[in-house]
Amino acid sequence: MQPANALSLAVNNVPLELTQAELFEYVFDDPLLAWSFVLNIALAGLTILAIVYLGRNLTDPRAKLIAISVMLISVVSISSYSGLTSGLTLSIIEMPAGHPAEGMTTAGEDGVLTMWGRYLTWTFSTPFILIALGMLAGSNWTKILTSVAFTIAMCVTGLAAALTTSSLVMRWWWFVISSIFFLVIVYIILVDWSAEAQATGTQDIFNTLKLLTVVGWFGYPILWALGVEGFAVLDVALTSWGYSILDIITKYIVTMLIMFYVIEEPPEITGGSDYGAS
Ligand code: RET
Repeated sequence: MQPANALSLAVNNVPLELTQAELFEYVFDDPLLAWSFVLNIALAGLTILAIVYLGRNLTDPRAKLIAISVMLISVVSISSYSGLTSGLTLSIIEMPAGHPAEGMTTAGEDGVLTMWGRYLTWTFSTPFILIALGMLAGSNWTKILTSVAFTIAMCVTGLAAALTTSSLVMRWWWFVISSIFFLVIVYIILVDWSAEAQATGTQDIFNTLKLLTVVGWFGYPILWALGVEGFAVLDVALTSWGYSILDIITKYIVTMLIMFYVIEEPPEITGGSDYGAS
C-alpha cells in the first residue's frame, strides 16, 4: 500500500520530486529558515519606502540615477526572497559521490535543500550595487560595466557550482572560476575606484562603503564553502541566516549610507541638468 503522505510517495521505489507546496510547507516547518527569508522581504520593502521618502526632493539626474540604482537592489531582493519563501526557487539536490552531504535526505527526499534562487537573483542585484559604487567613486562606464559583467559571470558560475551533481571536482571547479571573477571585482573596487574616489573627493563615504562591501562580499564564498553546498559544516538554516545577515550589510546598510549622502546632492556626485541628455 502507498503511504498517504505525499512527501514519502514513491512509485516503483523511485521517489517523486517534492512539489512547490511541499517545499513551502518545509520552509514554514522550520521557523529559523522561514524567518531568514521573511525578515529580508520586510527589510527590502522598508528600504524601498525609505528611498522613495528620502529621495523625494532630488533634482539632479546623476544623483537620481544613483538613487534608482540602489532602489533596484531592494526591488530584486524582495522578489528573490519571495521566490525562496514560496518554494519556487528551492530544490532538493543530490550531492555527488565524496561530498560530505552525500546520501543525506531532506523531507524524505534524497538530497539537501539548495537555495539556488539566491545565486540566480544575485545576478540581478549585485550589478546595481556596483553601478552605485562606481558612480560614487566617479568612475567611467567602461570600468563600471566591466565590474557588472564580472559580477554576472561570478553569480552564474556560482549557480553552476551549487547545481552541479555529476562530480565533486566539477562543483569546486565552478567555485574556483567564480572566485577568480570575484577577485576581478575586488581589484576594481580596491585599486581603480579607491583612486578615482580620491580624485573625485568622495573618498570618505567611498572608504566606508568599500570596507562594508569588500568584507561583506568575502563572506559569501566563505559561507558557501562552510555551508551545505561545500564542506557541510553549517546546516541549511544557519547558512541561510548567514546569507541573510550578509545581505542586510551589503544591501540595506550600504543603500542607506548611499542615500543619506546622495540626498544632499554634493557637487562631487551631481551631473548637472544636462547629464545623460545627449
Ligand atoms: C559564490 C560561490 C562561488 C564563489 C564565489 C561566490 C561569491 C558570491 C558573492 C555574492 C555576493 C552577493 C551579494 C548579494 C546582494 O544582493 C557564488 C557564493 C566567489 C560575492 C552582495
